[in-house]
Amino acid sequence: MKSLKRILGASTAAIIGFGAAGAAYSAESLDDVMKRRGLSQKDLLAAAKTYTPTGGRDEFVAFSSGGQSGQVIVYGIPSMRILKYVSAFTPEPWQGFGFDDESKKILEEGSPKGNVLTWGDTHHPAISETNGEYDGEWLFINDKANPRIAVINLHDFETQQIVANPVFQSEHGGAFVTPNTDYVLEAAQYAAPLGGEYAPLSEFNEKYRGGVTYWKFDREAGRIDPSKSFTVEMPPYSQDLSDAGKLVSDGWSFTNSFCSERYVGGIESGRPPFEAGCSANDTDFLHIVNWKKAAELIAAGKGKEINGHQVLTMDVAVAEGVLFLAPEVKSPHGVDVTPDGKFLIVSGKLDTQVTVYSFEKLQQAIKDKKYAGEDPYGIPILDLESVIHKQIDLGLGPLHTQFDSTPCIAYTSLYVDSQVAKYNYCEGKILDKVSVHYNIGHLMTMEGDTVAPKGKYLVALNKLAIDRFNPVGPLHPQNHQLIDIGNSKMELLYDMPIPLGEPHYVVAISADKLKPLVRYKYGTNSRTGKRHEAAVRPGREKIVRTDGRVDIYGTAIRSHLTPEIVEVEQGDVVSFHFTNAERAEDETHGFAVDTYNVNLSLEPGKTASATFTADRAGVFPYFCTEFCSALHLEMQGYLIVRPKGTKAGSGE
Ligand code: K7E
Ligand code: RUQ
Ligand code: CUA
Repeated sequence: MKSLKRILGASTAAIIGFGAAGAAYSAESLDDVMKRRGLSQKDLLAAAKTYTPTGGRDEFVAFSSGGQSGQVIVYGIPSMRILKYVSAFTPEPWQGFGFDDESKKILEEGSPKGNVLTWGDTHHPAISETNGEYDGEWLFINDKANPRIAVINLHDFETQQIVANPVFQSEHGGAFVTPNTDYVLEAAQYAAPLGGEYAPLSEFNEKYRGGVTYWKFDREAGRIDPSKSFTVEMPPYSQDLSDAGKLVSDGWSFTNSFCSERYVGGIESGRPPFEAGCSANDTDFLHIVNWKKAAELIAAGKGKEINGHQVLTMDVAVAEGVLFLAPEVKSPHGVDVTPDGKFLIVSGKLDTQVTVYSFEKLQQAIKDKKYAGEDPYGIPILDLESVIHKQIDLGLGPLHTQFDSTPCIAYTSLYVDSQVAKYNYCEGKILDKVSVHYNIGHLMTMEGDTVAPKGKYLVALNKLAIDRFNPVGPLHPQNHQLIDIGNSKMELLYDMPIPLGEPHYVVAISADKLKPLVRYKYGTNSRTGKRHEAAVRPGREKIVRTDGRVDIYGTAIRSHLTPEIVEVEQGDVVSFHFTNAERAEDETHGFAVDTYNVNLSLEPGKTASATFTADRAGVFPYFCTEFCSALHLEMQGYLIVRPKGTKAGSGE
């Protein structure tokens, strides 16, 4: 510690000496700054571990859920600097998401018919994997509020697809990918009749169902293919978090559940509330699925079609040996498969211990039919004693688990204790604990859910910030805390306020695995990655009129929007298609039309469209919304809307 201070102190003095040409008149020494800001040696060390000088880059890039904002937050580690928000489910004007025709189409296609949803609750991001390692190509995230999955292209960080679940009314346990991203998992949560049918609550046990949807990802197309996706039907037990097996356990998936009681609350019935009714039993169920076999059965025509979607019913799944249950300590939350795929760690919110299941033992018990019985739907329940490797007493409220680069080392969040526990799950030994502020939910280590975690840092995702930041009113930011795990003792380094919703889960990838575009190929529709039909080159701009419709094919380049005048008749449907003709890095233009709720973001090479009905007559300036050059303010034009029935006159 002493030597660090001496080194920093000495070099600071040296720099000041040279920089000010020998006249270090107003410069403060390191000691002065420490005194003035009340910093300790420990603070200095933490600062040195996270501070990133101007122009510096981060070693890892994190993708965080944006919770109720329906977005994804991108930040760097260890600097914890926010780099971007990616709109997944919620309109965001700066990116033009939900404003350009191309993204409106995504929101529309990803919503129930006739009811375009404009928000989502993002929980679990998942980076695409090749052989169990992050490949930096795609990001998937679920919407807990309306069962959906968004597909984000990591070459331009734009949402390119949203798929709405055709059979669930509620979900939570997504998105999790299989080791080669063949499938993206999405588990149901609150049971309802599959496919959205009506059934009274009195038929809960017979008609209400849960399940897991296996969305087929077509890498070539960069799309989820709903026609090749399927769902394994499950009992109405409130399925929850899931994980896909890896290496030895590849081909299997695991899904927790709570409320094995199948309890439905209600004041009218005079019964206890949901909360109490759902924790009467001592155990809940881990659902164990052989998804490779399920996919084969679906391909062989053993599925049942519900809402145009293939469902493997419980009867078939049980008869074919695809679905098994194992008891879990009640009210479990996370299930996390170890990097070698040999174990899965399940945490029970209401318990103090985590249960480590052995995949080998699960397989053996299935083979030997070591059943403790079956559930009311005839699903075999494996005998707990014969499938567990260890139970480890960690503390109050264990929730989620991540892994280190060192084998057998895991980190589990303790919600009630507000701590992170580090332990050896092979031997069942606790190694260290660190306190966080306050109420940690998920936690994340670098590439910590892959077959090759990178260790180094851990982020604690805390639900409460309480007194950590300057007060900003009753709605507080949440708090991502960066923890150094490079040494045997964990050390808290930094607090980052998250001002955009509850960040449930976050994943971090080595920055060098990401290969984002600098500019688009000329005339790209960014929401498909393909050439935009309406793209034009400078000099080829045109206005095309076909009864009641006006299509403007324009370009944006410093410092002109072409065309500069567009005259239409009141009631015309107007479509502006603009291409940014710039090749220079970061020369983004915007396109807004006053009071018509239009804003496009046009990054270099991108083509985007805005279609609206010019239902109000008048004069509406349009302009670029990014300060792009000294003549930015001159980058404007006029939309002239003639009153209905009047003759053309302004002379475009
Ligand atoms: Cu993964 Cu917050 Cu959706 Cu746990 S959940 S805390
Ligand atoms: S103008 S450079 Cu809007 Cu004051 Cu910004
Ligand atoms: Cu283009 Cu301002």
